[in-house]
Amino acid sequence: MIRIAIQAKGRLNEESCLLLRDAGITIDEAKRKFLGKAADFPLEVLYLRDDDIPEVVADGSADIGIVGLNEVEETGAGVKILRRLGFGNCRLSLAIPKGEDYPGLSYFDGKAIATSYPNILRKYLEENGIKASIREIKGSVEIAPAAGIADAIFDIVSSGGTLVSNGLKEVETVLHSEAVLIAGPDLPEDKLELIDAVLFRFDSVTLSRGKKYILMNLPAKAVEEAVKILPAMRSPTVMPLAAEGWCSLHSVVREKELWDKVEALKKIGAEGILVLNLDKVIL
Ligand code: PRT
Ligand code: ZN
Repeated sequence: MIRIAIQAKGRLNEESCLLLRDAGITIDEAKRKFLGKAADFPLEVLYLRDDDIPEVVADGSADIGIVGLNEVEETGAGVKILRRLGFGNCRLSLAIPKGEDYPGLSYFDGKAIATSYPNILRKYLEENGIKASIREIKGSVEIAPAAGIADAIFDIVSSGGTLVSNGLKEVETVLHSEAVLIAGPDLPEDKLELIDAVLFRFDSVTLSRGKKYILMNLPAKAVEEAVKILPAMRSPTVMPLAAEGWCSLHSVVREKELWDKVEALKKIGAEGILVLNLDKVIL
């Protein structure tokens, strides 16, 4: 049995639950309490506040966890990062009132900066030789400059909308963050085996994200061109059709590139193009 800590409520909860579900690990939502048990995998889920996840994994109360890289860095907990998971993307940035000139990092010398991430900020300022005072605030950091509590802020930015609506501008990005899968430092062999099985499933789910399965009929003489358009994982699958001079070509394509590829394929004679959702990719 292994135990995974995930965020109980908040921005990472839904995607964390979805990742488990897509990996074939079903937790009964109705029975979801502080601790839940999977019906079909030897795994327990511990639902916590995100701030607590790195420490709980480091001290062995949970074996693995899903949490923002920002929290791992801030707590400095002794955990291993097993995977970047591709959701919860954001950045930790320094921002100042939008009317201010910004000459570079020296701007912050002698200034007060409000943040909920004092450790990451302290390290960054030290590394860059900047002497600023850090005001630790737990929430609504973005209002600190207007409220006269600080000159600048160091906070999470995603779309940038919060900064704009508070009259601030982002001037330095210190950390690019996303949800990561973390593991404790000393895990016994039987748990490591189960963690490997979870990793294998997570990888097949994350690899399939943002990709589509595409198949089409193609004149046989256009196959060479089509292979250049669709490199696929190894190379596309080509199968002869009953109609002479035609074949069926199957491949996997990034969703972002889908329409460009479809247009290029139509130009070389592709017909009857089908685009399907991809559930798992196992390499
Ligand atoms: O209750 P608990 O302690 O578990 O949750 P929390 O309130 O501390 O965290 P939560 O749920 O807000 O965020 C969890 C994690 O999501 C963070 O640690 C980040 O890793 C990640 N994440 C991704 C974000 C954002 N995007 C984000 N936009 N966390 C916070 N924000 C906030 C930010 O603080 C700012 O106030 O959203 C605002 C900025 O958003 P934009 O889009 O206006 O720039
Ligand atoms: Zn939190």
